Amino acid sequence: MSHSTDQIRNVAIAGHGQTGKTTLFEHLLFAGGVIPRAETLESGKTTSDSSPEEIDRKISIHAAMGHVERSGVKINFFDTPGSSDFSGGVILSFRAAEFALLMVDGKSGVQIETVKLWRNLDGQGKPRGVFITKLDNDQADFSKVLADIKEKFKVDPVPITISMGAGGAFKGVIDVLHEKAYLLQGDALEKESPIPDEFKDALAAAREKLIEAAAEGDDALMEQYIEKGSLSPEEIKKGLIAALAENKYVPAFAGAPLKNAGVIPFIDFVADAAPNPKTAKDTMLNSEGKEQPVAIDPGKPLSALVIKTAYDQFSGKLSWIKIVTGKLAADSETINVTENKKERIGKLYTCQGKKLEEVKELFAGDIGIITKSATLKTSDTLAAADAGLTFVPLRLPEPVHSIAVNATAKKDDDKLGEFLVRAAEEDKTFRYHFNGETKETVISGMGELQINIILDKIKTNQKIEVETRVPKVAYRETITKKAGAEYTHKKQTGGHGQYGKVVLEVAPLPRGEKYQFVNAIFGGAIPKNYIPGVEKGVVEGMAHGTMAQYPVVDVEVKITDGKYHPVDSSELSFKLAARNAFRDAMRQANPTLLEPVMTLTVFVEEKYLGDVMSDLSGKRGKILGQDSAGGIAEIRAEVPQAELLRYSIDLRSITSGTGSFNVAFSHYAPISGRIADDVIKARETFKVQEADE
Ligand SMILES: Nc1nc2c(ncn2[C@@H]2O[C@H](COP(=O)(O)OP(=O)(O)O)[C@@H](O)[C@H]2O)c(=O)[nH]1
Ligand SMILES: [Mg+2]
Repeated sequence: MSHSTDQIRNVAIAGHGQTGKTTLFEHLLFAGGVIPRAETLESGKTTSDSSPEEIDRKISIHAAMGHVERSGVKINFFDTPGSSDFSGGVILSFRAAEFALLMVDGKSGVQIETVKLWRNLDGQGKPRGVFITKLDNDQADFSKVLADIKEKFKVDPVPITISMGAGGAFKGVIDVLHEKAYLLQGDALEKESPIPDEFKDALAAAREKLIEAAAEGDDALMEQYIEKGSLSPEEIKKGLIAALAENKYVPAFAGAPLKNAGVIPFIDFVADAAPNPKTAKDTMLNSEGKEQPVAIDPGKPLSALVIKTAYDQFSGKLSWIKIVTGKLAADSETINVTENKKERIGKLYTCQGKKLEEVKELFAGDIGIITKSATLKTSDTLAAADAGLTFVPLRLPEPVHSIAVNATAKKDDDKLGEFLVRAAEEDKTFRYHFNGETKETVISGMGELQINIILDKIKTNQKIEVETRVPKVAYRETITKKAGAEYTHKKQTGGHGQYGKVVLEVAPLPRGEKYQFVNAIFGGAIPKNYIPGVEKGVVEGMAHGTMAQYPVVDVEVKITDGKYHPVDSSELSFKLAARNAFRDAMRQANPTLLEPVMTLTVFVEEKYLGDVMSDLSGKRGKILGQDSAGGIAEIRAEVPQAELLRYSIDLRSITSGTGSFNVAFSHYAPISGRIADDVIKARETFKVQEADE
């Protein structure tokens, strides 16, 4: 069945690992009548953790989608992974959903990944709620976690449901909005019941707060509230809808989804008051690359964004799409604007986990699946016609962990290549590239866990044996003072000889300027037609420096003089002369090695700050700055890349797996002493292969 835009809600469930996201998702489907019973995580049979790697590891790795119906409203839910290794699944879900729900453990309170997700949502101004969960656990405390949220995020969440007791005395929740109690019923769904006397005061207080939040919805409601001191149920609902769409308050929910507690009133709230897609916007780029907002609007021609690509054993390629404007019909002609190609749509689907359900059409705001698409890739724009507009691609973080990999048997090279292409398409945070300089295929991602899962698939599913190594660092060489040299290439072999003499000077350039070639020849000492040969020789000389055969950068090379022979000179002779002259000059110009330095940003709980700092100083890091908010410290530093090749592993052991980081290339910096000696030594067996010797 298809739903109109007004009858669609999209919710991304996110939060720190192990906070019960997958369990909530499962119980949402159970409460919505989609599945006959809720499976436990331990059984490996949940709807959302359905891939072999998820069942194996008992954690969510991919984003999963499912939906329930409530009062004619279709609610699409995304279950997302909690580990920052799989943040790709969170990014696409946040893009597609108008409302995010952050799960917070009722005992542990706000944990580090949740803080990062909160900041991400702040960056997008996206409406969000918090679900305080596992209240059936000993030491769980709804009010304490609310206070923790208030302290860490500087917002005062508005309880939509409140907890009746906690731990062993947990009885269920009260729906503050609808003034109903829901009592636990063992394994069955929670049941509506009269409000127990002991919680009536708590309800009254929560109700007061909720009405205040609703009054913020618009000015007329606020006036009404100030005048009368209250609002009608209809006004409350209207106010809550408006205030949440504008991200003016954060609704809070209580529950223990594993025991079916707090699930039904949460669904009711989403159906009643979560943002209607029409209140949200996406962003497109025009042909000049300028951003422009696009409202989610069924009244316009079709435009849709591909948010995910997956490959399913039975259905083949699956393209998840969010319809932003208009509607998409099965059996229709569309255009992949990004690829500038026609895309014929066959069947259309929605899904419950990996189970597909056919639909005839999808309206703006909805999310569905196209199978076996010919041209679609993640982030592509699908439209009725090419209007010169494409959606802003998913904003993905830079990889932080890399490993060099090659097939043990040469014959598997192509198969490995094909697998990597597909893996990178399925998970946009996973990348691979061939580094021509170090002659390595390097695979990169958001962490060791993500990379290990890819390696497992290569070995187990693809049956390709591979070797892995820590990737090599791309060092550079440069000079630190001016010098000059001359070289005469002369050979007499039989008839025709070879002759060319080049005199040149080298001088250091500022860091990052790479290379400049200056022809300062006067009076035709080297004829013009040989100058390209001279420059080729210089460029070849710079490809492998004299210290450790690394490329030479930031050097000006000035050709000042030379000599030619009317018969024996050739481009080749001048090239060889220039190459050797350059090397001789470089040796005298006080050469030095350069190493890549990265900008590193680390996020850790404050208690680990000291350990992280001392580890960074042991890694030759330079601390640039440090901030703290909500118990989470953010450290910015410059650290040589050579020290960071295994940082995701180091940081995990320092912070018991709670820390995370970003890295980006910053600049090249000179190295000397023992560090440089080690680099040179490691390169001793490196052989340069050059033509024309
Ligand atoms: N006691 C209790 N345990 C829960 C509840 N929800 C989830 N869990 C358990 O917490 C663990 C992690 O749950 P999961 O749904 O995988 O968390 P996720 O990593 O956030 O998806 C599992 O062992 C669940 O059984 C709950 O409401 N109460
Ligand atoms: Mg999960």
